[in-house]
Amino acid sequence: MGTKPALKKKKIEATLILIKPDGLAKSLTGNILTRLSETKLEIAAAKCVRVSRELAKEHYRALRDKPFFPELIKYLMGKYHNRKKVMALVYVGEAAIQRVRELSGATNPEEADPTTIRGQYGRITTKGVYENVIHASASSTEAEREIKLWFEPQEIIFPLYPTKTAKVTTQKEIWK
Ligand code: IDP
Ligand code: MG
Repeated sequence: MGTKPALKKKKIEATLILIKPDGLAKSLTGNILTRLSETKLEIAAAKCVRVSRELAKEHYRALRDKPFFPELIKYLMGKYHNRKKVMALVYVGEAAIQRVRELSGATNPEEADPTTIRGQYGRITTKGVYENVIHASASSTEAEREIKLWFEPQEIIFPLYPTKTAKVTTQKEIWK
C-alpha cells in the first residue's frame, strides 16, 4: 500500500532548507524563519539533526572534488561551531525552490545582496569556507534527492513523493 504524491497535483514544489551550524551558533533560527515566512510557503517538516560524516558527504556529494570539500564537511557537521546540529526543514508551495533561493542570496556571502539571508548573516572564514547560514535546494531534482536523504516519509506532514510499504527489521531506540 502506498500514497499518491501531492506535488503532481498542482504546480507545487518542495524544497529542503538547512539552517547550518553557524546559523544555530549565532541564534539566528528565529530571524531566518521570520525571513522565510516572507515567502508565504508552508512548512511541511522540521527537525534538529546531528549530522554524521556520512550524511554530510552524501548531502554535498556533487562537490566532492572541490578543494574546499573537507572543510565543507566539517562545517556541516558543526566542527567549527559549538553546535553539532543543523535544523532541517521542508517548505512547500508555488515556485518554492526559486523563491527560497532568491531569499537566501548568492553562495558567496560577500557577493550576496545585503538584504538576503546570506547577505545579512553570512561570512567567509579564514579557512576559506563560505559560512552562509542556510542551505536551499537548487532544483527539483536536487530537492527530491535531498528531502529523501534528510527525511523519512512519515516525518513530512503530507505525502510529497510516492511511497511503498516495506517490512523493516532494524533495531531502534524507543521511549522507556
Ligand atoms: P549553494 O549552497 O548556493 O547551492 P553550492 O555550490 O551547492 O552552493 O555549495 C555548497 C556550499 O559549499 C555553499 O553553500 C558554501 O557553504 C560552500 N561553498 C561553495 N562554494 C565555495 C567556495 O568557493 N569556497 C568555499 N566554500 C564554498
Ligand atoms: Mg547547492
